[in-house]
Amino acid sequence: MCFLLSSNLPPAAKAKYQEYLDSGSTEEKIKKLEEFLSLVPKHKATEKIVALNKSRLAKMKREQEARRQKQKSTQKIASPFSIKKEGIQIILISNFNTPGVGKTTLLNYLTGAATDKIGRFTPIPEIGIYNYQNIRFQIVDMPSIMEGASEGVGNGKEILSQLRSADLLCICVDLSGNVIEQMGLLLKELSKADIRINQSPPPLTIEKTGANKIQVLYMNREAKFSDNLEELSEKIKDIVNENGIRNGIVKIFGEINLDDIIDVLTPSVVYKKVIILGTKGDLPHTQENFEILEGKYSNKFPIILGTSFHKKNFPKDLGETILKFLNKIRIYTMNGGIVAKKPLLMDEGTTVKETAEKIHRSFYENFDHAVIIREGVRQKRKKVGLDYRLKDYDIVEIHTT
Ligand SMILES: Nc1nc2c(ncn2[C@@H]2O[C@H](COP(=O)(O)OP(=O)(O)O)[C@@H](O)[C@H]2O)c(=O)[nH]1
Ligand SMILES: [Mg+2]
Repeated sequence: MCFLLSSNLPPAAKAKYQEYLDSGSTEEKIKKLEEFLSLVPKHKATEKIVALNKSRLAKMKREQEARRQKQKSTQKIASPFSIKKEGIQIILISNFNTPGVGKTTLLNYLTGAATDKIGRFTPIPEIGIYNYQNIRFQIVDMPSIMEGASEGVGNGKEILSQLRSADLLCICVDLSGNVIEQMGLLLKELSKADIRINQSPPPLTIEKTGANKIQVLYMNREAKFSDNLEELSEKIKDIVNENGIRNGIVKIFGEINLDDIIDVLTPSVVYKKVIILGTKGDLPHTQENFEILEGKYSNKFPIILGTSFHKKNFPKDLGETILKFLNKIRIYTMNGGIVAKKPLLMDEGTTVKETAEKIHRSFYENFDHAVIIREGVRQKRKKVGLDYRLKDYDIVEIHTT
């Protein structure tokens, strides 16, 4: 690789690159290339090498993911780690090196499930339903995560693959232990599994087209954040090209960096909301450790809870906190004057149209108007159209033609 010779990379990085070139399987190649990238210092002179190799990595991961999907669809036996989702799925995770964090105690407290499994090794997931305001939260008590999980250690692949489809991950940390160590391993394994935490997908799309070139379009004012858009476009084209896409349109809607382009090209990247729940707050030094946890992680984790089951110290409004954190609002449908007990959960900012579609397509197709009942406003009852934006606790009656 001539670019390696011409650049002044540290010897360790060069050696790792050679290992990458020499490795056989895709798994091995991915591992070596990731290690190589971690050894390359990040600055202007290495930007291109980093970007090109990240693209390569993304491409290999894409191929790996495609094989995995194919394997999955031909697999006959159901894995005990494969969990059918019901309602809002919350998966409890913890670090294997700190056993007995209190995950099963938490599951039991919220749902009543697995009473006989508290204080015992739980090698496969335990599940229960936590009911809050007629909303069902499926709590999954997952076996703890080992070092190397992302490479398959301790059923790591099966576990991480479940985490990818959860609505919320809850990292359980024993406040009487070393909280930084517990967090460190979990964050490392999640990151290696391409699970991005509490961040939004980058504001860009990449579509393949018929035209024989790659176009980069800056779609709005926010997208024109750099003074050198031309240089940026060239770098983006290189990366997209390196990923085997010869013709396509890259649309940019806000400030982005080159890693964002690679993330969008990597199908294994998922974006997850994650909270931290500290346990055993009744034991010595747990207040100090809770403060350490907050000090180090509150930037990335808006929700860090401290609890004690032995002292019955637990937030009463957990369901509420979770709905807010997931940006969900409750919409109650009304039919013939009767309001449903169980709300529809919609995303904040949802419209009457989206809600009608969610109930049934025919409500949208034959829509005439809707009546909204909103508490606490002067004009409580209101006739509205499809574009009307709904709020938490709105009651909606849809009238069809
Ligand atoms: N001191 C204290 N111990 C707890 C608390 N919650 C759970 N434990 C204990 O921690 C041990 C392990 O709990 P368990 O829920 O099985 O942990 P898991 O391995 O993470 O599922 C049990 O003996 C629990 O009684 C707590 O709030 N305070
Ligand atoms: Mg357990």
